[in-house]
Amino acid sequence: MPAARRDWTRESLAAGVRAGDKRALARAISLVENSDPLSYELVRDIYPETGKAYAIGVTGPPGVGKSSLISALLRHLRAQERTVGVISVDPSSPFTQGALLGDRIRLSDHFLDPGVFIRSMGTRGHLGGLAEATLQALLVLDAAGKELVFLETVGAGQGEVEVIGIADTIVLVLMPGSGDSVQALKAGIMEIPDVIAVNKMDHPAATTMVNEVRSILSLDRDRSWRPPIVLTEATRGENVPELWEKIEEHRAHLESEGGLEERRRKNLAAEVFAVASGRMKAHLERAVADDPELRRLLDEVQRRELDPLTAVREIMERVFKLDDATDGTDSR
Ligand SMILES: Nc1nc2c(ncn2[C@@H]2O[C@H](COP(=O)(O)OP(=O)(O)OP(=O)(O)O)[C@@H](O)[C@H]2O)c(=O)[nH]1
Ligand SMILES: [Mg+2]
Repeated sequence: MPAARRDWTRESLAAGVRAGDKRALARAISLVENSDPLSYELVRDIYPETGKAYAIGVTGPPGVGKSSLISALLRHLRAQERTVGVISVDPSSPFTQGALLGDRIRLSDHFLDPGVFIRSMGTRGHLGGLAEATLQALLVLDAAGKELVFLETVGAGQGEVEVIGIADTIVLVLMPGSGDSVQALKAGIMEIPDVIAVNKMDHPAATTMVNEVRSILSLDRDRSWRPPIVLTEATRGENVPELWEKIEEHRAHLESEGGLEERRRKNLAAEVFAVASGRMKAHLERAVADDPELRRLLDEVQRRELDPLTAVREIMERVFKLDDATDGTDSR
């Protein structure tokens, strides 16, 4: 495939991304997925032009209809001629080729539409983890001029919400039978999303699920934004315009109170710190593994010849050249 293998330079790739060229976008996201140094350079080049796209995170347990809902939303949005990008993030890749295939089928109506770019993304060897890869991919689609970008991730634990934590609006999709997620919401394990879709409303237990979710949300009265719950049927497009309306209302709510800037500031700061901490940790683990002297320290701790915090102090000095970091007083 000579076209697919075409050699992109930093300049041609950035130009292709800016022009919204599908091959350039596909290439750029593959580079992001593989932590290729060229992807870092690309994002550095395009970053000043980003911040225009509105990012919508779509999360929820397996099989609730996230991809079907996104596909239905795409139909609605394309009728309004809005340009859209979709990144389906699959944390369990490479073991779920099936899910990726499912996404392709669900979203296949839109593959030929020049106003839409859709991509499933795993993390084959991505050094910085899914959250970092997702952010980079979002920035690429943002620079390509997509007005709206959907980030789909499966799961409903905190980990998955972190993957799409960069999103401006987070939609949680549930269906009758998503009891575990409702429990996670109730126990505060999962952060309250901005909009909740209870999909598969054709199922008889759908209204019961809505009532359960509503009673949990009613416990939390202090929010300036009360997450709306929308019953949907993705396969028939039922209530999909209503779901979109709620997403737009959340956006308007954020924008009216200066909350969008605030949220983005927080999201980006969290992202930068998360990536930096991830790298520090990887660096530390490598250093300890490669340095017999450091491993000796750990043995001494085990033999009770050295106390744990003294070992920490020595490790910090040796690996990060930090003095006095053991008590945490200098780390704010
Ligand atoms: N009855 C019914 N089936 C639906 C509805 N929405 C989606 N489905 C079906 O549910 C199955 C899963 O849909 P997907 O859209 O792939 O769900 P998903 O949440 O993206 O799945 P993963 O990405 O694999 O977690 C498919 O067979 C859909 O046809 C709905 O509203 N009603
Ligand atoms: Mg899906």
